[in-house]
Amino acid sequence: MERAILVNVSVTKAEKDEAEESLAELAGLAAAAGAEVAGKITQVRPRLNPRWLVGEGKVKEIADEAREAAADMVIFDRNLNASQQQNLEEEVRVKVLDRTQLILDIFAQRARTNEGKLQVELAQLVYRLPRLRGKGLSLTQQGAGIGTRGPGEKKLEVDRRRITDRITKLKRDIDGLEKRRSSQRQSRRKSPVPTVSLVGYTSAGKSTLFNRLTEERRYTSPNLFSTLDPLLRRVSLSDGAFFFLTDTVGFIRKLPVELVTSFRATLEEVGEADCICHVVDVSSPSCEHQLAAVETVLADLGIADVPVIKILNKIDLLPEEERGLLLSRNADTRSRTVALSAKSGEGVPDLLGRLREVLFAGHKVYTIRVPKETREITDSLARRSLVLKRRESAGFVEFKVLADPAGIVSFLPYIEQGDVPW
Ligand SMILES: Nc1nc2c(ncn2[C@@H]2O[C@H](COP(=O)(O)OP(=O)(O)OP(=O)(O)O)[C@@H](O)[C@H]2O)c(=O)[nH]1
Ligand SMILES: [Mg+2]
Repeated sequence: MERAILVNVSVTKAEKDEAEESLAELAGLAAAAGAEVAGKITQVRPRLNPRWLVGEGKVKEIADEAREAAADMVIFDRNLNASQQQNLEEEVRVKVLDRTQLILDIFAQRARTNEGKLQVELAQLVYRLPRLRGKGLSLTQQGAGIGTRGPGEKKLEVDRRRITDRITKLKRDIDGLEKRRSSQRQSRRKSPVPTVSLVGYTSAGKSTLFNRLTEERRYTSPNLFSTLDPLLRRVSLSDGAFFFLTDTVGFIRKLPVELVTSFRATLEEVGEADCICHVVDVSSPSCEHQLAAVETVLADLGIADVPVIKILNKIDLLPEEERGLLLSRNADTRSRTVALSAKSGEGVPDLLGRLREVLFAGHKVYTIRVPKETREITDSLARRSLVLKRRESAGFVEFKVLADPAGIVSFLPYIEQGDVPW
């Protein structure tokens, strides 16, 4: 296991206030990348030193600590440019990385699907291109392991020109895949089945909740960024209504802009959902910051008009009293906030009730009876309503549907009056 020294440099008051949380999170990222934390160093400065970010004395301290702790690398909690990285490596004599490189490395290790791999490679190349001139340790063969992994690695040996070509090709390939996904999305949009997207900070519990709602077995783990690939599944409500649910990649503060760009298409799908479930880990001391970071990314993506349900997850980890208080608030069905535990299932029925409200407000259940052999009618019915049940009887087909009254006026002649037993 590689050993890492973590360094946080704060300038503004806000940065200073967040330094500890941010460093704890960097430790989580280091662990997710497969490193062991061998030490943490912080410095508050009135401004950044352009050569090393930190001051000269601090560089020596980092070098000493790296030697004493037998560290393999130093990871900075803020981004370094090429020459800073090189200057630092000259002084500390081990590989130096920044937060973005660490995150890109995790993504490179985790990407499974073809599209995910292309997106990560693109993000890595875009990040590395402007840094190619400063050939520090981490960019040459001497550097191995974290920060050097990923599909883009071998290609760094070749010149800038070929990297630019590769970036162009990657963009084209990703575009092609995105077009295909977009047309699938189009046809889904024509269907009356609504879509719900789970979004949230990394490790908030999105996949755990996804699994609970869909009875899937997606990979979940205490590690940050366990999910990179979106997945879509059907979820049924107790009255037979149903919707599609998607699980998405987690967010993080200081999310590398290279990744936002590469994963933009994936995230844009979120904007086309009928409802967004924003999963928040209420047991985390950084809960507020995480919530704000996710809201910032959503706003950056221009997602503003999709209804959001805020999910206060992991209430099982809260003290009994606090848990009870949050759960009691679930009784207010007009509220767009639901407390639950994806792990124990407590509060999950409240979420389903809330989704029923948001997705199918104003919808009603109808029984529609059409003569057999009238395909156009049944096809058009399926495009305008959620077919809950279907049965045949003497020359007729009966459908139990959930529909917006305005959407099915053309079926008026076929609607059965009164309570039809099913
Ligand atoms: N105690 C408790 N743990 C939970 C709950 N929900 C999720 N977890 C744990 O939190 C960790 C992260 O859960 P995931 O479902 O992988 O989180 P995620 O949001 O999908 O994370 P990424 O895919 O990495 O963005 C796992 O160890 C889960 O077991 C909960 O309600 N209670
Ligand atoms: Mg996940």
